[in-house]
Amino acid sequence: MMKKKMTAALFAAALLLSHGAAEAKAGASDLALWYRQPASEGMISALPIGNGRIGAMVFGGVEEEHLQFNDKTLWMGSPVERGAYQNFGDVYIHFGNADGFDSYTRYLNLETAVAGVEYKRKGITYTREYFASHPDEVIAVKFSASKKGQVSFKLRMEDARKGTRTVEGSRMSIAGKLTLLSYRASVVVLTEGGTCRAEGESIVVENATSATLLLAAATDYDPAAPSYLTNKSWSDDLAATLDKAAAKGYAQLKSEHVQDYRSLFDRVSLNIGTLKPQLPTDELLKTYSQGVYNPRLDVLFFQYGRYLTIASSREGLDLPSNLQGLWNNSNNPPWGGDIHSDINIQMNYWLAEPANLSECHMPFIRYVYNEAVVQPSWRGMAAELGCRGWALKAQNNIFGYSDWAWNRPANGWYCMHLWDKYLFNPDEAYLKSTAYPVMKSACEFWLDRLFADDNGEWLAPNEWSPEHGPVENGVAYAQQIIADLFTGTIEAGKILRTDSAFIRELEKKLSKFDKGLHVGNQGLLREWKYTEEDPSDKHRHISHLIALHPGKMISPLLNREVAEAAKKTLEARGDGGTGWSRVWKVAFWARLLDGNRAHLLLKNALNLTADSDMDYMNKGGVYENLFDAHPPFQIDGNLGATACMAEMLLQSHLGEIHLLPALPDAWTDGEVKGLCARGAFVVDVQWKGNRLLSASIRSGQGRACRLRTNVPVKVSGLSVTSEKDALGYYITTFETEAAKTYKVEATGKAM
Ligand code: FUC
Repeated sequence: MMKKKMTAALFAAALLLSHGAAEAKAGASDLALWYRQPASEGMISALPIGNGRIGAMVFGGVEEEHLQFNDKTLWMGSPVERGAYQNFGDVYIHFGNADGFDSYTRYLNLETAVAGVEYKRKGITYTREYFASHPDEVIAVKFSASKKGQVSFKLRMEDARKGTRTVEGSRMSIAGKLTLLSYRASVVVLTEGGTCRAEGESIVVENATSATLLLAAATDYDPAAPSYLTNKSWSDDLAATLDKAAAKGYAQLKSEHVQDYRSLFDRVSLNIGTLKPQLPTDELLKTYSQGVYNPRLDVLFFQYGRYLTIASSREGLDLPSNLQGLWNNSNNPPWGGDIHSDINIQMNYWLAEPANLSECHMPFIRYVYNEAVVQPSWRGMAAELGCRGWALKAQNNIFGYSDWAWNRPANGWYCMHLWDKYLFNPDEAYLKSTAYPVMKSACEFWLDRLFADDNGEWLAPNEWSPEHGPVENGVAYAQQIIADLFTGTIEAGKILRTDSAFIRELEKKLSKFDKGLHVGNQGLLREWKYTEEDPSDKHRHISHLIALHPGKMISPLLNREVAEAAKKTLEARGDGGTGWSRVWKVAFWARLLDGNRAHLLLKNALNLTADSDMDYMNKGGVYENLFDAHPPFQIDGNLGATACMAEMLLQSHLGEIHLLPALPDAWTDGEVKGLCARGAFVVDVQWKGNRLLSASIRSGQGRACRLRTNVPVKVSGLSVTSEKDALGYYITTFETEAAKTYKVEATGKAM
């Protein structure tokens, strides 16, 4: 208690002294989360770093540093038992007496994926840096001081499950066994000057000028092995990883890490209007939540989703980010920290293609492939229902175990991702080897399960609308998804030209298929075929709008009546909800081409909260570390928000590139660079006074380009003109050559 009070007083004093220095430091990057105090609570104020598999939450305490760390594969459970995602453990670095420090800053630089702490004490500047390296598979931390011999600490590593601990010289390891998996983590300390030795269960560093800590962690998980266990010498490999990283040294590790990270992160930039002065992120959030709009936060949130994706989902490990990405400090996390199939895992990956992180989509794509084709569980579940193909339930662990409610249409929803990956970057080899077999198998499931009603229309029997209302035949959620699945599979089959009889069968079914797009008595879109909507219903899931987003059958550009019903549905459900629900509504409004309403929802999603008690109704927002609050913390809202903001700037789901489809008034002037559009296009767009100025469109594969804009445009070097369509938009169509960039400029007045 005493210590807490002291600390608070110290920070108050430090605050008074430190503003200038803190701003200068954080100002080094416009894209940094930063604070004037250490984190107080792991999941809501510590800062996340990650390399796609291992990661840590950095607290930044002055007296004691705390790194709580994870490995995405560390799960209790097995193919026959749900289990839960686990906390791996903690590293504590105790520095001792911290009286009288000032000029404290803690930051996470999104441009480099390096976190840091800096403060002064007795005329000495102490700096720390933290990153998780993908190329070298270690978490690296460096403690330095501006004066020789000033780095001294005592380090200990705690296993979150009480496995065994070994300490030898400057190296410490923990190891143990879970239901199925074994795990091990090791830390090594390298010093410049001073001494480093084992002392009991700790490593003690004295009078060094700097010290580097390297942490490696692993389990014996292998998602494609029949037993889910690797036959590689994973534990020896871990020791070798650490040796190799130690031999490289901190500077080299850092430069390779930054290079690796930037190769993904730098592909997209977003600038929105005039940025207001820098504020620490918690203060920025607070004023923003109080109604002082600052576009800086929108940009930070957009790029944070990309950062978190790169940090939690990298090619090489066929396992998607879970409900918390990979950051979790509990052995009993909310919903087991699982792979939830009725919105959450999909939302995690909505951004991957449009936000130019296609490689980061692969862990999810490969996971679906493994579970649907290689492993037996999901096919076994379909067989239980007397069907070919594969099917799953809502809650899923990493061993193919699937339970709680049936969520059969999830197979089609997952297939949207495999198909979309192809649409964004057409590659027939991928389509043939990965996407098509999974899509075909999902179709087979439905061909065996559908039945014809009295009108001869095909319906899915006994389906739910996720977590809501009655179980009925022909529920909109299932019908819309299956229609999307059949449509995509027909197109895929035609591209591959190998399966014509099967494709004809799908076409026949689809021609007499209820697509789940019905307007009910209240003018709302029908969620159920037989049960009328309740207009006062505020449920967070709006699964019957899946055809609006991420699906593509509902659009004001296609069918005004149905789009109007979708709008009424959204009005009725309201602008609140859980974190992810608010974010989904951003996408819905963007697809309804209403930028201001989408932006309102984004602002609602950015509501600052400290509440981590479970709530299903209307407490969504973000914590001071910008983690999305369901509450509690759930990463879908973070990753989804980036995708939904991209939808406000560019849409390409209707076979055309729609520039600035839902630009809000608040984003008056701006520029986005590097967004991807279906057809292998990469697009930059500039606008001013809420009006398109110019765009540049790089054609990856030389496909034809059809542009939709609300101003007429010219394309440099081509003699094409924009034609007005029935809705007043301008349509401009031109052929492209692969690897060429086309400069588009607005000419006349906006519609
Ligand atoms: C779904 C949602 C909940 C929560 C959970 C992890 O079940 O209905 O709101 O996000 O997933």
